[in-house]
Amino acid sequence: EATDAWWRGAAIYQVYARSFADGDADGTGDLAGVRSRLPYLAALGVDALWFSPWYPSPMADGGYDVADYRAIDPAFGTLADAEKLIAEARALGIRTIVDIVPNHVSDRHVWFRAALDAGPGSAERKLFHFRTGRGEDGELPPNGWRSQFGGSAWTRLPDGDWYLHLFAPEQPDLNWSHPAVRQEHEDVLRFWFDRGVAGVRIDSAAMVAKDPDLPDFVEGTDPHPYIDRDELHDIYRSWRTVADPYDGVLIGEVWLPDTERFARYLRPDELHTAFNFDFLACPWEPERLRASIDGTLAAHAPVGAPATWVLANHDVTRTVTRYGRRDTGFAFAAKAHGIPTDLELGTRRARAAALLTLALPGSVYLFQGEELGLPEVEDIPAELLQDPMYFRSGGTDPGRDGCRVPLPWSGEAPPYGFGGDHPWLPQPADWARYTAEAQETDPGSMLSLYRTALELRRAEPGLGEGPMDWLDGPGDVLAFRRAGGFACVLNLSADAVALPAHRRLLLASGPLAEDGRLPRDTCVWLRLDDPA
Ligand code: TEU
Repeated sequence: EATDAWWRGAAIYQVYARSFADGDADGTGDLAGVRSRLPYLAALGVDALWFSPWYPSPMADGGYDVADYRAIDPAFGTLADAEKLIAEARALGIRTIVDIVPNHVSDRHVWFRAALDAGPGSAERKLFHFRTGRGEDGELPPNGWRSQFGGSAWTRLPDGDWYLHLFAPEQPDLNWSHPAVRQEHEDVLRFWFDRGVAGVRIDSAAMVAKDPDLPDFVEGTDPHPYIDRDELHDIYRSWRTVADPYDGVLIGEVWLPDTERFARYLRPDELHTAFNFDFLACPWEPERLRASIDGTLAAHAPVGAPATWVLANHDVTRTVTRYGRRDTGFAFAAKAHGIPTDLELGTRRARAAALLTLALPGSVYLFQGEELGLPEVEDIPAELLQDPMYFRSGGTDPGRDGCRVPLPWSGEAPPYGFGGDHPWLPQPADWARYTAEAQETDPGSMLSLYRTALELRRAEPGLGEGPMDWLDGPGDVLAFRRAGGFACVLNLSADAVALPAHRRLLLASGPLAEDGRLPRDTCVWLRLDDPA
């Protein structure tokens, strides 16, 4: 792999198309909307767009229930629109990454329809995990596995068979021991690489393989019956041989707490890169952040893969809200609403976190709206919520809709230029200050910070992949140096601190104190040994 490959230090922007921009004004975002906003994305300065699933889907899980991997959902547009979008983005220097969901399909996928029709014991059912139940009449699920969204991971059909779904019942799990499942996915990868995509994000990548005996899960069992199984590595090695002729990038959603197990997916003949979700659960505390950075870099070093940094995605609480929760140790990645939140504090910390992550070695993922500093929307009326996590938890978990609210582009009131009068989720009445239009001309806005930081990051030879050295030992200030005299300093102490002498200020996440000291929760980019 070329050491200067584009993705090794890229800034990648996640588009959740449903909520990005609505070109046909029907309330749902679409590809026409994205195409109309390509100049915005180019001005933002991102290297690639990762699209959450844009395929035909009944939207039982916001598109992560895919009915056909070779087409575009009619609500989003057509395959021709996608091809135009890929080409237009590329002309602006922006690559496209698609989302592949190998663990499951929609219950409307042709394979699952056929399996339902063909009945118990059929060859069609072998593509999934169908089983008879336990108990006298098979009335108990085959095992005690739980769905990630709550409740049993099994649903029973009228014909008596049960089928496995680690997510919603509308998302039956595929049987990856079946050669046709492997063949189909490799064909789908080629289908999208042939259409010019630069990479693939692999959904729930560590959950795809199952113990064929489907044993009950006993705490502490190794190997786990459905997480991080050895069979996965053979599957992804095979994908790598599909991707390599296209220079395609494989990006794993590998959610594993054990960093050494995580790094196994990044061996040279497996995935190129994988999301590092550590910051989503890391409190805003100096020792924890330092340990997280050191641990991440140490895990990646032996396999030679660059690290990645993630502050947000479509599954977690918006960054400014998460960092604004004084009472929670700032560790909130799980969804919870109604926790006292200080948005001013959260925004200050989110701005500092943005400069921190953009200065660390490796690539960075941004979730749409993060660059606008959007807060979590916590007051969506219950009858409008769509996330299965909300329903399957019996309403105890508010779900993930609060970070998926349609973006505000312009104007003073909903729909804020999103398109159409009735966005699929309602936007707050006080979002006029968050519109791209309002922020574009404000040098102190979150959008201006991201634009400036991304521009500097591109121009700065020491940023992206490469070495970093701490400038000091443990303490409340995180300061490190990159090549070319670049330094990043984040003050996590309660008091303002002095900055190094002989340096030039390149960018600050917030105002410095009058005496030039660095206030708390503020991050700066500096050029050392350059007093100018
Ligand atoms: O998420 C996989 C995953 O690990 C989830 O269980 C995650 O922990 C959960 O959303 C709580 O944050 C991926 C997608 O990112 C998610 O949107 C999908 O719902 C899920 O897969 C099923 O496809």
